[in-house]
Amino acid sequence: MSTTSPSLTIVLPAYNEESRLGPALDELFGYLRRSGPGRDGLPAPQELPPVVRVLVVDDGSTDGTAALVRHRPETHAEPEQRGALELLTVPHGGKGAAVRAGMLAADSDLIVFADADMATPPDQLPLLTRALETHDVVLGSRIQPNGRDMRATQPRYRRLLGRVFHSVASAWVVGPVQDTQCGFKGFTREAAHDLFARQRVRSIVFDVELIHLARRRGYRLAVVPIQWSDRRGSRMQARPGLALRVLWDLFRIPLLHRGVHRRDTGG
Ligand SMILES: Nc1nc2c(ncn2[C@@H]2O[C@H](COP(=O)(O)OP(=O)(O)O)[C@@H](O)[C@H]2O)c(=O)[nH]1
Ligand SMILES: [Mg+2]
Repeated sequence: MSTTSPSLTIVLPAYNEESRLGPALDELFGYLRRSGPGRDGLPAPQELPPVVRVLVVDDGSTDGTAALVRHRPETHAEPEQRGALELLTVPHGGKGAAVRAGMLAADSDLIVFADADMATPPDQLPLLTRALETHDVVLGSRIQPNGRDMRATQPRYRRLLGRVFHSVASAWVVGPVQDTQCGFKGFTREAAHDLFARQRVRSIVFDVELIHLARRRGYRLAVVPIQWSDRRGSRMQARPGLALRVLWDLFRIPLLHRGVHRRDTGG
């Protein structure tokens, strides 16, 4: 922890999100400014660290995503103010590459990435930061303790693809983690910078690689059930080439990181 107030950065990868990002940022900043208790017994927004930054990583969008961010009032807020907005523009490289760039650029004590469509509502953020008090890596999971799967709102073809993906990923790479692909994950700065510096995969399989690396490095991992609802306007396109890319990346993850050892925890 740094000596100044603890801080949190929320990294939002965005690829051609000009229509979904505005309402999503309204929802996020509205939440950060709110006072009073959280809804349904959730922790209050005040439980988040006093300094909260939002970093949009524009993944070479060809629409008005970057302009939208530049014109938001929060972009001109003091960086130490709760809810300052920053923009990082990178050449188009896919979600994995964009998340990696944002996680490595962020310098807060706690760093979270979330989907730019706020499929997970911002009032779930304190669930991640709370778990980060005792863990290094916290994986949001769309499977609730009662077994209910929030992904039930996805189109049927996505659920089917997800099941095929999961059976390969769990057998070959990630073991018991049930929802590897949830776009809502939190890290301490040390874990974020260590893991993302080692990250090689740029496709949507980057989540699986992260979990694999976190286990190899011996980080304290927690799984936290979170709310999620499918939002229209998905950027994922089920192209035939994507399936091959995904299989190839899954196959090579353990091979890429054969030489990775447990980190030295000094004790
Ligand atoms: N940077 C980047 N982000 C992407 C890309 N595809 C999707 N995303 C982002 O990943 C997040 C989730 O994407 P979304 O299209 O909602 O996927 P879905 O909810 O899994 O169908 C959003 O923040 C997107 O902007 C991409 O090619 N590059
Ligand atoms: Mg989505």
